[in-house]
Amino acid sequence: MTSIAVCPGSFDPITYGHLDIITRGAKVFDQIYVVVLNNSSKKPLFSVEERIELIRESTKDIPNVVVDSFQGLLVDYAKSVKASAIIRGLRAVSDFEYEMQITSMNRVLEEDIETFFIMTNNQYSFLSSSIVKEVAKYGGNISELVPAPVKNALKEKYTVSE
Ligand code: COD
Repeated sequence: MTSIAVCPGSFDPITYGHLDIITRGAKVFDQIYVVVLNNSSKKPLFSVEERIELIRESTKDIPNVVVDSFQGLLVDYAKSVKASAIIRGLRAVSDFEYEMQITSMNRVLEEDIETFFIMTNNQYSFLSSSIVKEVAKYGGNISELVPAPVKNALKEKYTVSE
């Protein structure tokens, strides 16, 4: 039986932290759907299409990754691609409360889909899309934080130093 997982997020934009989780997940599951969803508490900088393209370019060397987007509930998307698992990343204890809330909500909505947490590599434990945008906005160097296509895309939105 093929093991299918969904790796959901805002990915605004994808960072090396996200990529670390996707890469680790792709070693465990046969197929991973990286899906851009709407987080109603966030106002995105990049359009859904831009985010998808940046994820595609950043994951092009991982053969079992499919990139997609969805308007609606995560569990409905997961069911539509026959996924039995949701992958989420954990950086620090501070992530736990929020992750517990959305995991519990998703379980109420669909109890047959399990959520799995993957601890990020220590070097990315401080990293978030928001912090990258903040550094890029004020011209800081983000080369160690995001893949090259994301750096270039942020350069077009802001001025980024080498
Ligand atoms: N290291 C490791 N993991 C990381 C890092 C890092 N440096 N940065 C982020 N991550 C992880 C996050 O912990 C998360 O697991 C994942 O990467 C994606 O992160 P974000 O910030 O891009 O995405 P979120 O948290 O905004 O995604 C929230 C969803 C869009 C998935 C959520 O709002 C959702 O499911 N929306 C659809 C509607 C729905 O179903 N709602 C009901 C459930 S709340």
